[in-house]
Amino acid sequence: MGFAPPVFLGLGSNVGDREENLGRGLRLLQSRRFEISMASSVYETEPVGGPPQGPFLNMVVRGTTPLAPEDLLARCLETERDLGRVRAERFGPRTLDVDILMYGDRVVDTPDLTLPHPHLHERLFVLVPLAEIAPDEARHPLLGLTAAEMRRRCPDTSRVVLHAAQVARA
Ligand code: GSY
Repeated sequence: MGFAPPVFLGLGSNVGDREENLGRGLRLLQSRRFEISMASSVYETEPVGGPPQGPFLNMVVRGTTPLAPEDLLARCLETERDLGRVRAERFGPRTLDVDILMYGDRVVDTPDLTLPHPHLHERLFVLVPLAEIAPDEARHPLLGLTAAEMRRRCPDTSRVVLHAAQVARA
């Protein structure tokens, strides 16, 4: 086994039992060869973009996987589907959204996958939980900024409020 780089995933839910959706999503990802080493607190966040919709719960997890980025993406989409997500409306409400934020320092730009996530540095609902668990470790390979630096510089002013504090690290 070679070196497995740290992978950061962002999870969000704004339909149904949002906490339950996040929990089920984490368990399914673990069963799909994504080994979680750290989980952020859960934040309630104002929807960014899309039609008027209810508030999200968002969190970020750090983990490792033997899967290549494209295979991990397929597992993330399966997990969304298992939670009953139908991509009916682009940017609309969702039971679960799982985004690959960073896969070590890998840079990928294909029709299906862009790494780092193209909006990572613009979204407070991602940067607050990311900076909570990896302020200095998570460094954007194109911008050269750490999560803490991206958070400080982020012009997003949307509401991000602590919902459930993380008490134990995996
Ligand atoms: O990109 C993930 C889906 N999404 C979210 C989200 O997870 N949280 C908030 N606050 N706004 C969002 N807009 C979209 S699209």
